[in-house]
Amino acid sequence: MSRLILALDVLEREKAMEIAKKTAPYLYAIKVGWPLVMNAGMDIVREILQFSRVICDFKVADIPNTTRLIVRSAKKYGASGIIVHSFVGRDSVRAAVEEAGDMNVFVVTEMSHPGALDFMQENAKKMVKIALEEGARGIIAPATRPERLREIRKIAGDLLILSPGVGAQGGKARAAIDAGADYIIVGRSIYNASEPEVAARELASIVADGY
Ligand code: NUP
Repeated sequence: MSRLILALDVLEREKAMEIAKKTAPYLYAIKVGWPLVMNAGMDIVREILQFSRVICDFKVADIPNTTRLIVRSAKKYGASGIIVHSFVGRDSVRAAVEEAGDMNVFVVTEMSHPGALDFMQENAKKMVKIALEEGARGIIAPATRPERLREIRKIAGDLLILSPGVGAQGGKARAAIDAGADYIIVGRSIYNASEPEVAARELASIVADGY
């Protein structure tokens, strides 16, 4: 099973489908977010399902009721996972997990970009705790800071760690896995490559067990 998740942040449906088809053999999942969904519509989720499982990166950050409505809608389209924020508080994460049922909920902790140092880093461990206690399937933690990944791994129990920030943001694929990530999330280094399937295959082999 691949440890690579593609962040499919392209804006055209045709391009998205072409890349999804070519790269899917090397992926664990395809992550879609606002850039693609706002341009191609939510039906793109169902379309991508013919090639790969889909994780909706909607970074839900709302009151419990609205969170439930968003999670229910993503589920309706067949997503196997949804990414939610936890800085909004425990009750919203709980609502997401309850509504998700057998769909996986992944909770953002410390983000991968420099701005995460402004507020998120100092609260990251609390966010991990909320994810654990509320029964999330996993968390998002930064490949750009393997030392932080390592610390987060220590307290994350059996939560899966999905780690963005490899490539364009400066993180290294193998370093993230060695620091405790279960999956890496990669966008630009794959979809902007001249041959996305080659980039995906190489990254998948770098993060494979026994590399
Ligand atoms: O902390 C996070 N950092 C991050 O980059 C949480 C995320 N969900 N992401 C997403 O991962 C980001 O929105 C993008 O879809 C992907 C990384 O893309 P790239 O930097 O590899 O192009």
